[in-house]
Amino acid sequence: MITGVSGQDGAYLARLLLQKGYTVFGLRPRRGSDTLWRLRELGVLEAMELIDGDVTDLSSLLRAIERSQPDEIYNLAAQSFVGTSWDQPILTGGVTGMGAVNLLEAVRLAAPQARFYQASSSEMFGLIQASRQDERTPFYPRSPYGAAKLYAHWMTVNYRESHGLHASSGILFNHESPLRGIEFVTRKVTDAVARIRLGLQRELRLGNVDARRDWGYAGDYVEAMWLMLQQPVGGDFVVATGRNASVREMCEIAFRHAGLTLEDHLVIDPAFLRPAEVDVLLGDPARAAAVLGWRPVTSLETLIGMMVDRDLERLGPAR
Ligand code: F7E
Repeated sequence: MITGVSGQDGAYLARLLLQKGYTVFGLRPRRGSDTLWRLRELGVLEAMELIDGDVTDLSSLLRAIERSQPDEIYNLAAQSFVGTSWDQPILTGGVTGMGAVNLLEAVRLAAPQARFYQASSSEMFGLIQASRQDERTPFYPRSPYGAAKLYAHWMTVNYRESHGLHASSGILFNHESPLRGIEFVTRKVTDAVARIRLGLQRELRLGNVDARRDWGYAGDYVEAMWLMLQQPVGGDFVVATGRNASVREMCEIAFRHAGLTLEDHLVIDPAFLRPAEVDVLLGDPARAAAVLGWRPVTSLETLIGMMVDRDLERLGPAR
């Protein structure tokens, strides 16, 4: 059972589990407009079952567990856009923080044998306390989103230690794909590059282009989620590439891929600056390599190239 199944990671994880022969149930909250496009794009929508429910509603979680009788539960539901978390801190706390606790309670009450995965985040490191962040690095969240994720992370640890749940927390660094939402910086950039290439747009307006992120490919990262639940006991794992780049460098890769020059189009717009920034993140995935045998396979260049190509396809043939 996957919560947040209509998001980027939910779609890739559903595909991975279906390929492995799982029966997959996805929790579907009844909010917003069409959120199922990713499941359609990966061709997995018909192969899985959606259950109406929401991580903010404990009774719906209990019913979803009763319906799906899950062996494995992946909590990917979140208000996951960091920028929005300053405007909607209470909603972010409710969905991203308390939502995880609702699900842990539902697991404890109705499926204590099930294995549980919590989607934790490198945003919890925030104002970094070590130059490379691993499972022992102290946390210092810098956004309402990071603080909510940190609560959910510690509650996952607590349910493992208090109630003996097989609960794991994947501390995932930024991971992207052609299915990334347009509000996140990589996809904003690759969509803009495609539009500029096709003559549909001239400018790309960004905030802090000096921020550095450790970017990987979501398709690689869902493998790590699954591997965590195949271990004899639950644990915490950093999932990252071990390489970072600035937003500007990532943009340069995207523009170069389309035969364009960043300087001709980039406009710095203070509207996209955040009240508090996470300047640099760099993960150390040594534990995931040693214990899970997991390694990232997709380079930033390959990833960004794939995203630009898909956005060009979406927007039409090159003129
Ligand atoms: O920003 C800078 C921005 O929104 C990356 C989420 O998946 O990863 C993600 O969080 C950087 C930041 O991702 C724009 O200030 C500059 O420094 O793509 P992002 P994020 O905030 O790192 C973590 C691991 C999560 O868990 C989150 O759920 O890019 N930046 N100019 C910009 N960012 C955006 N979005 N838009 C800009 O115009």
